[in-house]
Amino acid sequence: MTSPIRTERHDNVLVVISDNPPVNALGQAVRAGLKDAIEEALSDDGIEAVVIRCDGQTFFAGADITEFGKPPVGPNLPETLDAMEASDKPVVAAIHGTALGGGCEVALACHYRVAVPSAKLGLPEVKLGLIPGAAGTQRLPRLVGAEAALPLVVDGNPISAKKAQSVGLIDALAGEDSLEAEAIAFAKSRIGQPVPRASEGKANDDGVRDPDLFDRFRASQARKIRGFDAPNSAIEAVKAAGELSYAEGVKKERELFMKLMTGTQSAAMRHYFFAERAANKIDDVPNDTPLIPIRKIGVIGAGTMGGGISMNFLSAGIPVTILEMANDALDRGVRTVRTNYESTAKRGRMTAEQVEKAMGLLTPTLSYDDLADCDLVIEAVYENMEVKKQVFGKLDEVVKQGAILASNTSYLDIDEIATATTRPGYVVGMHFFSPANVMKLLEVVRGKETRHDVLATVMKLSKAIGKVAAVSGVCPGFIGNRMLSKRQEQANELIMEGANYWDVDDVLLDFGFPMGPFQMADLAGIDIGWHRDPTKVTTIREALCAAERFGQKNGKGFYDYDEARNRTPSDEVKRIIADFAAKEGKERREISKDETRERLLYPMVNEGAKILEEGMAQRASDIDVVWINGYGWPLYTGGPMFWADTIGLHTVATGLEEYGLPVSDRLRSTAEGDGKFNDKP
Ligand code: 3H9
Repeated sequence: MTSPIRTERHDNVLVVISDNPPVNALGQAVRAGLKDAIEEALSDDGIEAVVIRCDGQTFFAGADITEFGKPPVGPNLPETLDAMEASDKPVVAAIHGTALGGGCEVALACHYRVAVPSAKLGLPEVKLGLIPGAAGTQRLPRLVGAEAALPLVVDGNPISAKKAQSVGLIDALAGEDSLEAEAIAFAKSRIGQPVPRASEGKANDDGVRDPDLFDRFRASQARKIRGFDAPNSAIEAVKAAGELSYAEGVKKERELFMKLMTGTQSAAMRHYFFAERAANKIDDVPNDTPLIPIRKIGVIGAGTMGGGISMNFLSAGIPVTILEMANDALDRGVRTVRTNYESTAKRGRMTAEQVEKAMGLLTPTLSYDDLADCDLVIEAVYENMEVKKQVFGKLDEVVKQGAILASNTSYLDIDEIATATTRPGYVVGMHFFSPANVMKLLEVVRGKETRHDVLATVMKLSKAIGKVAAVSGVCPGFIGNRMLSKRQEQANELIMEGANYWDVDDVLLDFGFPMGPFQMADLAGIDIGWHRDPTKVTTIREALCAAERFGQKNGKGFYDYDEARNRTPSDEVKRIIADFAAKEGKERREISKDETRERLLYPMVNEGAKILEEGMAQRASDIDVVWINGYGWPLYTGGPMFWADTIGLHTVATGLEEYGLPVSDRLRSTAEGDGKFNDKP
């Protein structure tokens, strides 16, 4: 087998080149090749400096994640990097693309780093439930200080080459087209000088001068890192760099790394990494399916949803024509889009110029004729089949042939909507989640006639606007809301049987959801869809509305809210629920937290199994992607199907039986065969 590493001599400089598509992951062959190349350089008197660079789209994007969990084959990355750093001939990293994780650690082990301005550097291991494991947590703080190192290691977000230069992570910037030549020149200029080694850098002065730095940083991240193990280990490792010798610090890093690597959180997050990428692929739609060019979008409805949907495309530089029925609604919609952009700008995440550029791409209209030349029209009107059909009938008349007609419906039958057109092959569901400009998930609903090029185009487009897409077949509520309804059924049933509604919320909060169903109801508004007749009370929600408990908007819903929106359980609501239960003859009892959690979550897993059985999801991991990105299922458990695999499908099936709840054929047969929904839990 040919090595992915080759070397080229440029006078007295050895250029070491990796060619390991797609992302130059540091698999065994790459590590071995790098180690050999360094030995070649050291043993050759004609070589006085080394440059390491990569072919293809990027510098090393990290360790090869597919090797994790398999028996290790040497050389490992730490020893490869130690050999590199130990060289007394200068070694220069020439960086383009993304130097991530182990790739950034390669750069840190080099004596110098030269990068093109478009390059990004980062240590995203926390996103895989890990911390850097090749001395990144020890070399980085010694090079740039603890304060600059902490966000890189703990948030895992990459930084630009310019920012990297400002903190001392990059020594020089090179032209986009002259990286190799400039890196060679840089290396030559350092020949004969003592090499700077990050591992020999002074302990992080700032962390020593200001020991509270770490606690302050941890407190500032508390909300974001709740429930995750890796960020705390990352803080501990960076702190250790200031307190321990380099060798001891590396030992500490290894201990923390190994503990995370063998834990369930990292397994879950690695599962998610591949799940997200798999979800973008549709089994029977070939990769090379020709795409429909999307140059202009139409959005019908300028309400919260339509406005949010539009912003995705405007922010990506794609013009949007937004349609409403009346001028005031249209003006209001456009104003809201502007206000949203302006508040993003106020938070420093956009410039005033970018706001104007995005707004300049938005064309408001009251006329369907203005949608004629759109390549994709997304309907976001009232959830009513007749209304949707009217809209699609109209679109079919005015919009050019070959354009995609999408509905943002969250539960209606896409196939029925498509019958209102003469081109059902071009009809597809694009279910955005509110707020549509923020939430990552896009449920792409595939009708029975939806064409391959339509699907391929929508999947590609979703990536371009920063969404994570997953495909669902046509069924009520699709993947996400269909499973949610099972959880909601149980939540309602539990409070009738005697569970406190705040305990139901807290159980989900403890599990890692950002909020529970009753908090959610208060946030969304209890009166959504209310008939507004306080004398007609047939549900708990109607009883709350009759008592003018509309949710957070008027300071009382299921909970009472203070000025700061802190929630307190309400005696009035407790009474309303007890009265309802009595009316229905429900016997009330104390319900444990375990029962509450299991009754909320197991039926969701069961519904997920039915969704798989019916072919409504292509794979179990797509369901995980939907729930993590659209409904706040905690990432560190890997999503409902992976979580079920982790706790055991037998446990789920017997639990459901014990509670007298249905068990689907797929769940039963997979459990009985000792199988798992996901192949590699
Ligand atoms: C680490 O480094 C630990 C060390 O500290 C310690 C070691 C001791 N390995 O995302 P894309 C595949 S942990 C294996 O669609 P993009 C990916 O699955 C690692 N495979 O492209 C996909 O395959 P497929 C720290 C990988 O252009 C294909 O490459 N590093 C890896 O949108 C294309 O990927 C990270 O966490 C990998 N490391 O984005 C970086 N990376 O075509 C993870 C990618 O079969 N990677 N693949 O679906 C990324 O963030 C993005 O892939 C990147 C490119 C930004 C590089």
